Amino acid sequence: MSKFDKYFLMDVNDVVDYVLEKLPNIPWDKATIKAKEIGDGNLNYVFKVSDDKGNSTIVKHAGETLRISADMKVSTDRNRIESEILQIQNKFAPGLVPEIYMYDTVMSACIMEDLSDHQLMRYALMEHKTFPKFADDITTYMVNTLLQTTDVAMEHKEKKAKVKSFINPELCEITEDLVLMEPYMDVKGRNIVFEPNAEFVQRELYEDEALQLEVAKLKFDFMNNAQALLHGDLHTGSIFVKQDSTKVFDPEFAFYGPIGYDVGNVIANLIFAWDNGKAYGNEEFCNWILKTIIEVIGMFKTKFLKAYDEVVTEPMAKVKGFKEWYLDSILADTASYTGTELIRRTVGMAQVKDVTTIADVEMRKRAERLNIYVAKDCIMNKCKFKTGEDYIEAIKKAIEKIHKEG
Ligand code: SR1
Ligand code: MG
Repeated sequence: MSKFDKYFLMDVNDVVDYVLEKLPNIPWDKATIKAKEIGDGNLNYVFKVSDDKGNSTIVKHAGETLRISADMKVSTDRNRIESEILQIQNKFAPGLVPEIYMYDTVMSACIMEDLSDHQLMRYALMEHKTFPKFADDITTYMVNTLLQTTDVAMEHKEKKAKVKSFINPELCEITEDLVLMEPYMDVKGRNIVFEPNAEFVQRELYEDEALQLEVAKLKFDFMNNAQALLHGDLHTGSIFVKQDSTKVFDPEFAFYGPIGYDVGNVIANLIFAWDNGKAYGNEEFCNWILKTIIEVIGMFKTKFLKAYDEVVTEPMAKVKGFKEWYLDSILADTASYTGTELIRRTVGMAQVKDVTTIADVEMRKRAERLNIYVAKDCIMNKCKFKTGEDYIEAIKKAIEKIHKEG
């Protein structure tokens, strides 16, 4: 009998006992082993367990209610999905995801590699640090994990079995509501609108029926286009970085969906970092972000086209012109979902510190307006966004518009 035979929400002391029981092969120093809760996400508890002899590990533990709101209940099965996808991704993108030591369905906990020598990318970007390998690493991660899980590369019955095993209805519902509905019609009263932008949001989002129609189409694309096994929440809080390393973690929103959702999340979150750099006058950092956006789109396209020829198995996907059509549709989706992420993090329930910590009211007001203008351009003109430069152009156009409005 073990106290971990039945699920309960663990605290720091339980987590120490848990690690001692589950990882007995590590020579833990029982006199100094301790756990600290280091989680910063909206859903789970993350503990770092370490001792004074240099042993350490991370325990990610799912509660029955979400950290962001006790009213929101989500099945603890999300940790199973996360562990399984991390193992798949470790095969396709080795070195770019943390190593999983153990997953436990009873306690809904997952024990993984400690990445304390890395920094959470959102916080590193808020310190205006730059990462020369990021564009290369993230595009390798995306091309390898996404393309390899599509019908282009996989035997179709095997792919359908994966679609089934990664059905993630509760987490998808969060995205369907928080990303693809509530920012446009505050039906659940959960939006958080920065007061100086209240009228702007009313006009630009709540009263823009043409925009709402495009987002309605996107919502149904998100729910029905089982294109590839996505990370599903690929923002800079799901990425650890150091100068020579990138590790993508936290894929609990994983499901089979449109590839552009992952790529668009990366682009939008780079724009949030740019907002912060701009508000604090760091031009050099902002230029690195713009260069990185150009590189991410450029490298994604180049690597995707190259990998496609290497992994394609489906004869119809080898028909002349199909590869280019397929990539074009992913790029249009990327623009659309860049837009939806920009908007939902600006007015929705789950916001980003890059923007909310901008202390100067006028600067924050402008940053938010820029996000919304760029987003609308991306959504309404999705087919025009084919290169990273097109995003830079959209940012410039939004700056001019805001400047003219005074
Ligand atoms: C209720 S969860 C809010 C957000 O946090 C997660 O990281 C996802 O982005 C989700 O939309
Ligand atoms: Mg998360």
